[in-house]
Amino acid sequence: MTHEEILQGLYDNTLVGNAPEVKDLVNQGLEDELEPEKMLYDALIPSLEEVGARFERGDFFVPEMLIAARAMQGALDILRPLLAETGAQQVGTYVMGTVKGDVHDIGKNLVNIMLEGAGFTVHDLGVNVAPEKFVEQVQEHQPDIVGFSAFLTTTMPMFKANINALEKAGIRDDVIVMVGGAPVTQEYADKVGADGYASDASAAVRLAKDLIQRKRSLVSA
Ligand code: B1M
Repeated sequence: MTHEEILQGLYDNTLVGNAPEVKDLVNQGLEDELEPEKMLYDALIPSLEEVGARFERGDFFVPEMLIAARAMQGALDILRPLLAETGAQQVGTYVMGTVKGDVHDIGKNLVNIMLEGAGFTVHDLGVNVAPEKFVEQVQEHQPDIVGFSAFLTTTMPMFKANINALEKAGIRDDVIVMVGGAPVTQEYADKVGADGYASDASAAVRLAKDLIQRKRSLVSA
């Protein structure tokens, strides 16, 4: 099989949720020295975007989204150690979760993988995380950054609720707040008072490092 055929196979089989075939193709890609990032960004993510487009058009329903997501997760299980493998030095601590009311986690997990690869210690709180839980975990781990992911327009307002909860607990200024997720924009992040917004996992890592550096230089100035 050529690299192009493997990528096309990954795209097609993720689209129809054929998890065993997706796993086989990922393994075959690795055997043939196809880069993990290429499989992710040129096949798996575009395929999920097409799943979303079909869902919006009414051609796909929740079960189709679910099996496509499972196929993607199977691929990520194999790719995770390879994507995270950089030997980077410890750069900071991150508490991350998908906000209350939202169960999407593939994008969040991908950000976590990249953060770990860049040298962050990540405490992943999972999905459907209530504001009180974020507060409790920030108090416990005292991270440099807390990250809120939201993938639905209806759950984005939880960013503000989470920030309000941090304020109420008196710890808002102790931690950098980052937000992200498919429907989120810089404008929305500014509106709710977040310190940073990133559109994808690589941008999230760059921004996280940048925000930490800025905060540390302010403290030492
Ligand atoms: Co849902 N879903 N879903 N879904 N789903 C979307 C998000 C949707 C856009 C589909 C569509 O209509 N086109 C739509 C939201 C519309 C909106 O509000 N704007 C939608 C809907 C409507 C729903 C339900 C309401 C459907 C229903 O029940 N009627 C329901 C809600 C359930 C709930 O949460 N309460 C629902 C359910 C599901 C499944 C459970 C079936 C499944 C999720 C499985 C899982 O995650 N374990 C699912 C899926 C798979 C999708 C799509 C198809 C794919 C999402 C995905 O994984 N993308 C999605 C369509 C789409 O996104 N085009 C859709 C790939 C991922 C790598 O990208 O998530 O954007 P993304 O993550 C990126 C960035 O956003 C960023 O980096 C990531 C990596 O590059 N990022 C951050 C993420 N978090 C960040 C945090 C940061 C910084 C960057 O800092 C803290």
